[in-house]
Amino acid sequence: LPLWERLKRRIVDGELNGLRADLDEALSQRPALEIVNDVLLDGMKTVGELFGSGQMQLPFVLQSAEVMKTAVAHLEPHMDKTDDGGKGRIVLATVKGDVHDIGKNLVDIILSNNGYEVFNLGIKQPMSSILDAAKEHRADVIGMSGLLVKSTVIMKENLEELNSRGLAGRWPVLLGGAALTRAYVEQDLAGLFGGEVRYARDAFEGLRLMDALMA
Ligand code: B1M
Repeated sequence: LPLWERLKRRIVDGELNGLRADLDEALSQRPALEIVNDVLLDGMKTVGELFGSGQMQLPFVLQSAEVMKTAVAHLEPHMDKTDDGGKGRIVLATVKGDVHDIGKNLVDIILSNNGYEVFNLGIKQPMSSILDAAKEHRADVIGMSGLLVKSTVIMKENLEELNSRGLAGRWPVLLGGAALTRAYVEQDLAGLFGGEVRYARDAFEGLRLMDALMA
């Protein structure tokens, strides 16, 4: 198989053997971020489709996720970075009940490499922990990720909690994850939330929104 097809296959098949050599070859031809976006994410998309249609079982999805993580970790040192970490601070978490973190961690990498200080709390984070961290780290923005349909409801509840605690105006909230839609966030959630809530389709939109919020 040609290199790009082979790399994608490694994600889909959850195959670690030979991954690093292929990534090094890829790095000699294209920037690290492009490899993630155009090749590896395409592989994860296929995994999602196969799993969704019952053609792939969960343990294999997990293997693919591990290969994806290894690949991103291998590429990360090759990504462009700005030295300045002082553009702003964001607390980032996958919401309660949700273990998906590949997208959140990509957002972390993109924001960290572009001048933001990111406090990445990990997965399955209840709102109370997110709030504690936002206070402790004097965050400028709260970022929540979630991929399950259930997580879109949790996000709504989290915003309602900010409302009821009188904290809605304190932090703008950035939301992302495959189960969200722009309309749900910008119409439904924005309509009920007393503060500012924004939707990021991908990590780059997350960066653009952070830049806009911190301007
Ligand atoms: Co799960 N899973 N999974 N899974 N999984 C999905 C989400 C699913 C759509 C698959 C499917 O059915 N086709 C489906 C959800 C269905 C639904 O809710 N309607 C699903 C399911 C059902 C489940 C389980 C319930 C399965 C089970 O146990 N029976 C279970 C849930 C466990 C739980 O959370 N409690 C489960 C478990 C897993 C694994 C552990 C095996 C693994 C996750 C490993 C890990 O993350 N460490 C996994 C995976 C890998 C997937 C799919 C295949 C791929 C997700 C992924 O990493 N994509 C996924 C299918 C899909 O999404 N289509 C699926 C790549 C990643 C880069 O994309 O996270 O969307 P994403 O991030 C993007 C943007 O969304 C955005 O930027 C990123 C890229 O630029 N973004 C943000 C994300 N967060 C952001 C935050 C921001 C800004 C942008 O600011 C704050």
